[in-house]
Amino acid sequence: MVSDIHGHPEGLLAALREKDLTDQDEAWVGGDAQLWVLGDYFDRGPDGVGVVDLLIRLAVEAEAAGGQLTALLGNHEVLTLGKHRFGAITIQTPQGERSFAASWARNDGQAADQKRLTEHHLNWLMERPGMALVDEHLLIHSDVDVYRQWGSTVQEVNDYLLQALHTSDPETLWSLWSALTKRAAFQGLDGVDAAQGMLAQFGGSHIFHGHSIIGEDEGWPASATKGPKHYAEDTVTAIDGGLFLGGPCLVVEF
Ligand SMILES: [Mn+2]
Repeated sequence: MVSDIHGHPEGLLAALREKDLTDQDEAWVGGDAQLWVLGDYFDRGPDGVGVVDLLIRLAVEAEAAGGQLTALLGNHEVLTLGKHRFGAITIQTPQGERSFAASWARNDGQAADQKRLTEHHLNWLMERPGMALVDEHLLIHSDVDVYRQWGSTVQEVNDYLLQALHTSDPETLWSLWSALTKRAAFQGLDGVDAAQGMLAQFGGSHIFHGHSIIGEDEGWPASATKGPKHYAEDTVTAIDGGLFLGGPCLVVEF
């Protein structure tokens, strides 16, 4: 699994090549391997659309080879949709008036990505699942437990997200963006309980997430990160190495 590509398709390709999942022609050579991508394809780096195009192509090639590539929803996919659909429309939030356009600009949204979005990209974005349970592994983008409010099973959460991502109501999409942008629910004194609550509700014995850059949490530069971070009494693993900050694009095996 891999996460938080943030507009750097070349970084993802280099990491996949190192694991023999793609070759020097950028083609899938992973055979029947399963690759899970934990969200955040857009913003901060220049080529979010390039990341999505790459994921769509590799998913087709992987499937043809008997493998699988599944890309989950990150908060930046919600932001990309929100900016496209609602732009500078004023949204009333518990924190006051907000707009996707302002948030998008503050989060290093890339004008070139908005310009290049096609119906095909938009439909793909709206179909992203938010969670997956793979054997005993619960996969999510953000280290938050708000997922528990969206359904009592993985399927219910993904059904809710499918609906919410198609909404014509800016406040509904904003609440999704806002919820998935929070972080650190599995850290600190209540972190283990929060992780156990997620696992009790959705199943599995271990959570994997992206979204929170390991080096930022640990107080070291992203480039100093060498591998994923296991924490919360070893029930949670963070895998975002901070690619856009010069950190590694971690490809983590179960
Ligand atoms: Mn994120």
